[in-house]
Amino acid sequence: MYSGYSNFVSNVDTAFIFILGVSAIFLVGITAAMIYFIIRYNKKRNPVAEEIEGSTKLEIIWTVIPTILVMIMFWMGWKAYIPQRQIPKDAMSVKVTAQMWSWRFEYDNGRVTDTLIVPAGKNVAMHLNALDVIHSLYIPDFRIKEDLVPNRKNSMWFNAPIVGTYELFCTEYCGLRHSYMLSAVKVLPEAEFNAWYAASAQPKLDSAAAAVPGAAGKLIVQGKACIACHTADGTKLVGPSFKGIYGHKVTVVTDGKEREITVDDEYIKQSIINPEADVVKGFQKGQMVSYKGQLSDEEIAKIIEYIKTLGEKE
Ligand code: HEC
Ligand SMILES: [Cu+2]
Repeated sequence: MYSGYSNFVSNVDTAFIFILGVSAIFLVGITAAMIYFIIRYNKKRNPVAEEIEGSTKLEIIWTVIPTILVMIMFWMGWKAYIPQRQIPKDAMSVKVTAQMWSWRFEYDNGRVTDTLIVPAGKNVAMHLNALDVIHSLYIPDFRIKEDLVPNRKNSMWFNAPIVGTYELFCTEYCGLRHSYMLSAVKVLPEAEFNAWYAASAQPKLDSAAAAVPGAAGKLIVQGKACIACHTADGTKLVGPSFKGIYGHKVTVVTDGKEREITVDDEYIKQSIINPEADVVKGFQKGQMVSYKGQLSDEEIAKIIEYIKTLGEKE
């Protein structure tokens, strides 16, 4: 309670403690009254039951007091909620993209991460987007949570004054590997953040690493979170492994009919742009979303080159 990990903690916790306190008082009070009545009005002590006509005074009391209490709860909740809706103009902005099953945080300078990294004591606004289904971004220590809905622009913001690492996760059950959407917020001292931010905007390969065939494609496959569903080692996840598929025959379902095809450049490209067209037998249609417009032809070519390097099936 009152950890001060974000600017919203004190208002949210005050509302929470108030509601908890009122509930506790009522729990004890009602239980005590019940026990008292059981003893006081049992058959031995009170053999003849009396009819009671009602009491206007009592009814007014038990209507007015709870109404006041509930209005106070509403007021406290409102006071905690409204500032969360009002994103300050000077806030630094981060684009958050959720998809089954990963987070992507994109900064104004093009830097992309899977962990949210922010400067301490600065206003940070997050613009939320989901590519497939509804996800929800939750940072419990900051007392903030907001849904990411496909085709809808939601936003949230916070100011985290205390340097540290905090949990961040998806709190909307979004399928098989929902639990993998566990990440973190790293709050850095401002100078450290600035240094990180200024460092190369994209992970770049040095020339030696870039010379390894497929290295660039591997980075894309990691960066676009294909690896949430596809492995390079033959393990089946949500989708087939990339290992050894190139040049081999695969049975796909096209318009409800099975056919056998050989995996080549064109097929891989189609699988990425239009995954619904040929669905690999044994896998579900609709799991993989189209990456049309998200990957350039050049990037797709690099992915193909990478898949080619993954060799033979054992
Ligand atoms: C949410 C899970 C998921 C993600 C993320 C995903 N895929 Fe897929 N992918 C699948 C599934 C399921 C299939 C099999 C069904 C089908 O063909 O549509 C598949 C099929 C494929 C195939 C055909 C494989 C074969 O053995 O014939 C390729 C190639 C492919 N995906 C590439 C990619 C690339 C590249 C990315 C990232 C840009 C990606 N996928 C992201 C789930 C996913
Ligand atoms: Cu999710």
